[in-house]
Amino acid sequence: MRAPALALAALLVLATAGCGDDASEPAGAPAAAPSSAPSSASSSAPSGGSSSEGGAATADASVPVLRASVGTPDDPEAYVISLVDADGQEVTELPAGDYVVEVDDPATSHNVHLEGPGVDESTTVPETTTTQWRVSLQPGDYVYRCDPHPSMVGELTVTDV
Ligand SMILES: [Cu+2]
Repeated sequence: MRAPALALAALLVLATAGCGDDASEPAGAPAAAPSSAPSSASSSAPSGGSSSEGGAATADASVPVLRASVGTPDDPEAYVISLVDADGQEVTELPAGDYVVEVDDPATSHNVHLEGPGVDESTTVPETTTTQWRVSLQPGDYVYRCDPHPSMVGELTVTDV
């Protein structure tokens, strides 16, 4: 008799903790909820559970990820710039839409600069940075480059969908 009440109380605690503290406990809450929650509990509170967890998870899952980086794993100052998809394949053509660009600039002599229709994002040359850009790519030609080094450049064509 007490089990359902305890389960609901636990869910409320998890939901409350998740909303106020989602940055510090993203792994704990989603892992605990499905194993401890019977199907009746999930149907009684679908909006609370899905919205508190879904915000970050669905945003990442539904928007394709690109990775822009300079240097190589062995030498962050190597004169290399790359733009790859989630599978590590070089990207030269993409359909228009929203993307998350995960940017890795471990170099003090290079930067990453993505420029094209509606987009002008860059890291700074001296600072080493790991960041994310949420971009809305439109049909047209984009260029990603390292500003001080003209040889470090790549082109991306975005096509109509
Ligand atoms: Cu450079």
